[in-house]
Amino acid sequence: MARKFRAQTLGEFIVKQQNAFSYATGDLTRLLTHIGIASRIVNREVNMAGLVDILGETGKENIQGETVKKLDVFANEQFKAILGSSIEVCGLATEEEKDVVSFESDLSKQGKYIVCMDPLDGSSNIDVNVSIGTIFSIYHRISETGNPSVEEDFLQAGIKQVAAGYVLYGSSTMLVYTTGLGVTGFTLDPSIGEYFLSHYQIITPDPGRIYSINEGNYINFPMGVKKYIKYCQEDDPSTNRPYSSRYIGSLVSDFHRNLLKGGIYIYPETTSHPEGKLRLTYECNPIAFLAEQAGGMATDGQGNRILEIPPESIHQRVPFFVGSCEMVKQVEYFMKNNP
Ligand code: AHM
Ligand code: MG
Repeated sequence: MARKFRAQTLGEFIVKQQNAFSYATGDLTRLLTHIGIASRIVNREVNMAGLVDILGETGKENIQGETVKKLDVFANEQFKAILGSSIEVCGLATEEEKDVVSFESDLSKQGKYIVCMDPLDGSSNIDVNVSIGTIFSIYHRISETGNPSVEEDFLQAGIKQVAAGYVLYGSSTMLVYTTGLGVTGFTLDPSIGEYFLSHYQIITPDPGRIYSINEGNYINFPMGVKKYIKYCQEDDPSTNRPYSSRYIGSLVSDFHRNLLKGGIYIYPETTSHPEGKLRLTYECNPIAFLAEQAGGMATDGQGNRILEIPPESIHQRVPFFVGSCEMVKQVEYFMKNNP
């Protein structure tokens, strides 16, 4: 449940949080500010998507003869440009790039942080005006400053995250983030282009009564998930069942709704995605960090905490079970007892 506070901008809030740490240098503050700026540029393009011819395939040309970019490519380039010209970040791993991007300028090489991100998640929803999002995750680099970042910097377990968050481009645009001091949400006032504090110290209701999963894949789900879905649908007023089924198909939007209302999001292993569909480093870890900070939990359905799984590659996939603790524990129970 979120409480409303007096008008406070994202910038003011970040600086206030920084002041809580006497050793803070301001680098993280600047980095979060840069993410906020890039997100507002992406937001502008997302909002204009129906007006300008930006939804075409990469490689097409618009009437000015400029190359038309898909929104996810545009978002990737925007974040890369802003983070690459900042002095806090030495490298970036994104869903759009096969390899990690190491920023080569002398200033970037001094950067203490690396960022993993999905610049525009929910790509199947982009062309149909349904909410999409940006997901980001920030770590201290392991490699020595002054050098280019290396792949190991990006293969740290989620528990090492310094900060994580998402931007939801929805009926309003929100930026939600954590630095390990709870989860805070900001809503963009589009008339002045500023994020304002709107959701302070978000705690997710537990148990919730929403389950979110692509039931079209039902016959390919593990038996434990099938049993859990039936459990969700059973009539039992003492446990508020049946639960409601809600699935947008955009992780950020599905998670955000469940975070505020209480619920569970599941993307299990399926026949077409035997490792799960979602990526550990830039989708699951940041969302898991936020979930835990809001009092929820996130596992792989086999009893393993997402944040403790050591990544082996930047695009590694993992089954993802995230939401209110009681609900995640319940589906874990079904998974364990229906191997
Ligand atoms: P994407 O990164 O290619 O957009 O895929 C990730 C998305 C998530 O946002 C969403 O939860 C999931 O894929 C939906 O998958 P499906 O269409 O298989 O239900
Ligand atoms: Mg994605």
